[in-house]
Order: sequence, then structure tokens, then C-alpha cells
Amino acid sequence: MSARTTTRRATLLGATVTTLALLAVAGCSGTPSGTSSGTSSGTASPSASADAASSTAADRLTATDPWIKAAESGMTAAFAVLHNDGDQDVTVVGATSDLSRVEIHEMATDASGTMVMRQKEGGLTIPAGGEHALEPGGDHLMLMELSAPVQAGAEYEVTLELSDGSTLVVTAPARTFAGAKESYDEGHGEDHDMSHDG
Ligand SMILES: [Cu+2]
Repeated sequence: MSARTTTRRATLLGATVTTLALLAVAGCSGTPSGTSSGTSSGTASPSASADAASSTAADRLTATDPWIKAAESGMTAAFAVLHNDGDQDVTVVGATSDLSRVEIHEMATDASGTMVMRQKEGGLTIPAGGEHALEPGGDHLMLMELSAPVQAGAEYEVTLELSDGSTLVVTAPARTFAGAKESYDEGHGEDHDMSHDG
């Protein structure tokens, strides 16, 4: 884990240097036409500098190991590990899916010691250069009131909405899951209590 973090930071530094170099080139070159720059082969690609200038939170965010729990009806949950390769925090403020309404949930322990899930205030923040796991028993994307079955083996898209207005579409394969005590389908009542102590 720590080795991986170190590697990510090293990668991040490299990316930052590249971005700064592109910005410097863009700042010096001004309009691409007009100035006679001798060699016309052009070392600064206009598209590259445009990419740097229009970088969004979605450009910096990647999702690995996405999956969604197969379910016939009702509710289910989607998971992934979100990586932020940028130098600023990225916040996921919402999510959408053709399957259902989606809420960002977290797990918490209530006053009686019962594990409950509830909407996560402020969304999911993925720290600069870091990652945040959505996993059973932890933060997850809750798909409420499924309009169609989520079938194992099929793939479904979930769109993450980021705080700067950009979006990231994550394609998640569905698979059956019964490994943890949590139930992400029936019993997810209005108070968001878990149903595993039935
Ligand atoms: Cu939930």
C-alpha cells in the first residue's frame, strides 16, 4: 500500500512538471500564427496546451475494479476504487444511472452499536495524489428503486458528477455477491438500517 502511494506521488510529480512545461510553452508562444519561429515543425502542439488549460476534475480521476452487485429488483450498490492523479482534491458530489436514482452512502455505527448506512454528507473526496475505495462495508454508490434487473455478467454505466461540473462515466460489470453481512437489497428502509440482524 505504501509503496503504491509512493509510486503514485512520483507519477504525480512527473505529471505536474509536464503540465507546467505545457503552460510555459503556451504562455510564451501566444497566437500560433504570426510569430516566425524559424523551424516551422512546431514543438508545441496547440491541442496539448488546450488539454492542459481545459483540465477538469474528471480528467484527473480514474476508477479501477468497478463492479455492481447483481440484483433482481429493489436496491443494489456499485463499488470501485477511485484514484486522483491530480494535485488538487476531487469531490464526487453525486451520481446517476439509467438503472435508478443513485445516492452516495457511507457506513456508520449508531448509538446502539448497529451498523447503518446513510447518505454521505459532502460527497466523496479523493485526496490529491490519493485514492478512495468504494467497497462493501464502506462507502458505496446506492442504486435505489431499480427499474430493471442488474444481471451478473452484464455491464452497467454509472456517471459520477464532480464538484467542478465535469462527469466521469464508469462501466461496471455486475456480479453476484453475498460475501459480507451487509445487505444492499431488501430491508434498506427509510431509516437506512441494515437488515443483517434479522
Ligand atoms: Cu446504502
